Amino acid sequence: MKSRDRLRIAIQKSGRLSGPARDLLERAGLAFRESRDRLFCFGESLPIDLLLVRDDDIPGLIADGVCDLGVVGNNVLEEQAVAREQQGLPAAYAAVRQLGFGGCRLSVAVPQEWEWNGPADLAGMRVATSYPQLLGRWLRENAVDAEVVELSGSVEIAPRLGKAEAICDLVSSGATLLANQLREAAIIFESEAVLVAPAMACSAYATASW
Ligand code: PRT
Ligand code: ZN
Repeated sequence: MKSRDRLRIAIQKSGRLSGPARDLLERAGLAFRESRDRLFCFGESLPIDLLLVRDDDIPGLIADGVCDLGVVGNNVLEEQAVAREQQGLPAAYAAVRQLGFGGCRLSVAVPQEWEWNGPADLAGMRVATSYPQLLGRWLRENAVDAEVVELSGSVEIAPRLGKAEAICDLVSSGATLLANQLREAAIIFESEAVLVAPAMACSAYATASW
């Protein structure tokens, strides 16, 4: 791999994690000069540059060696890690530190009128999600044969549209579920923003004092 003399950090361009990630870097004493396209920011205080991207692209940028560090929700990281594992690819990155913001949970939610007795209730049902790998793993662990319906967004309206009977989506306050007459039935993954690094660099970060 070609070595660079400047470190590159990838963060979300716009969205829930972009503000807190920028604040964190600022508090660490890093200042950046914004470029016109606002995708690449040159580090002015230290040889550390910033790449502003979609959060879903961050694990791949680390895996490919394009960036040295990233800030991303552990939900996105784990979803893509399970996908790599399923394809027989080696782990290319790992979370080196939890960052204390962006807290949420990936939960299965069902119509409010359902009586929920456990994962087996989903047998033969369609479950809509943007996290097919994490949901698939949880269904396998619980030996439940359900159909995973992959949607890229607006998962919460899938039952009303007749696309699925249940959903699996990120929840923080629970207001979205409530507004869609759904209720949280099972938490399948607890998440927050993490600092991600290439797997090979992780032992070095683990021994560093934070
Ligand atoms: O454009 P890009 O791809 O970069 O952004 P995105 O739209 O994929 O991500 P974004 O900005 O919505 O979320 C980024 C990250 O924030 C997620 O990957 C999580 O790690 C974290 N996070 C924390 C959340 C939430 N809380 C959250 N509540 N991400 C999404 N939600 C959504 C959820 O999908 C649902 O629609 O908010 C709704 C539920 O919220 P409540 O409060 O009504 O329960
Ligand atoms: Zn995204």
